[in-house]
Amino acid sequence: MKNLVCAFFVLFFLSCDDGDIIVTTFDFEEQTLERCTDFDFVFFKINDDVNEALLLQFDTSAPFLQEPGTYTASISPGGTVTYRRFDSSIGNDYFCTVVPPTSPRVLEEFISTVGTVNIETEGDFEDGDGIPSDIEDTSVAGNQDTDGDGILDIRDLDDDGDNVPTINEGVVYDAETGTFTSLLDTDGDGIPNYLDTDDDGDGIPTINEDANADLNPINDISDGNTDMIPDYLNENVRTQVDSTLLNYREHTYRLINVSVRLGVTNLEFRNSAGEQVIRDIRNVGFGEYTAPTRTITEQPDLN
Ligand SMILES: [Ca+2]
Ligand SMILES: [Ca+2]
Ligand SMILES: [Ca+2]
Ligand SMILES: [Ca+2]
Repeated sequence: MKNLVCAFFVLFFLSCDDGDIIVTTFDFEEQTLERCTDFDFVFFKINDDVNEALLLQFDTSAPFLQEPGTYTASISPGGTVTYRRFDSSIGNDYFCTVVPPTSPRVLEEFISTVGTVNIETEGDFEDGDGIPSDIEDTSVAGNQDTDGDGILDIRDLDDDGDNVPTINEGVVYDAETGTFTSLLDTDGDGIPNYLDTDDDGDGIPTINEDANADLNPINDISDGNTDMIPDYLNENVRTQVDSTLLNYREHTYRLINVSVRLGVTNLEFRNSAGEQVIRDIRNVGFGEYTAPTRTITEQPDLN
């Protein structure tokens, strides 16, 4: 077929050469990119005005929904980019069911089983320790890990790795004034408790002052003092746990404000008969997916 209409894919282009098969115009620039949460990884856009949909389906081990960064993944094997035109509008769950609905009917379909998915993920970490990320890590590289447990300070709810969460170590940051209004330093050694691995300065690391070995030094009061001062803040008590029982507590942090930008290059579309190739639709920008907040749990490395 000749002299056909050029398709328009979001921000990308295509040209018409004689002999190419060209689909009707389709434009998903205004449509929201959505994801089927129960499948790895199915993204789609639906244009209800013209009963068209664009589907991206692929698989990857890249942690792009939980780790900001730039990634690439392959459509093949097993993945597809699919354009469909229907005889009536489809619901948002159309692509998210195990057995696709038989209605509405598919009038036209173009599929590519090859291509490269280009992914850019942005987001912010929140460890719930009361200190904003830009204050927690002042290193040039942005990869400060004070306790060396493999979890960066901006994600680490226990920055000094003593099993007392930072938020429980007497640190209070006032975001309005940009200053610390409290920096508890029990032993007066100049290191605030949240960065001090021996808070009472008695020579026994705080993590060891855990008499009942439940990985929580806060609830150990070996001398039974009525002021409820735990061993790790009491320089007169040096009861410590058998070191073979020591470990870190599991850590949880959140990735918030997550956006995932997706584009696919090197596509080769075919129609449902498999005979005709649309050579010039090579690149498709899927736009930005706003992902829900993600809660991540990690076991820190005990060093
Ligand atoms: Ca850490
Ligand atoms: Ca932290
Ligand atoms: Ca401490
Ligand atoms: Ca002590």
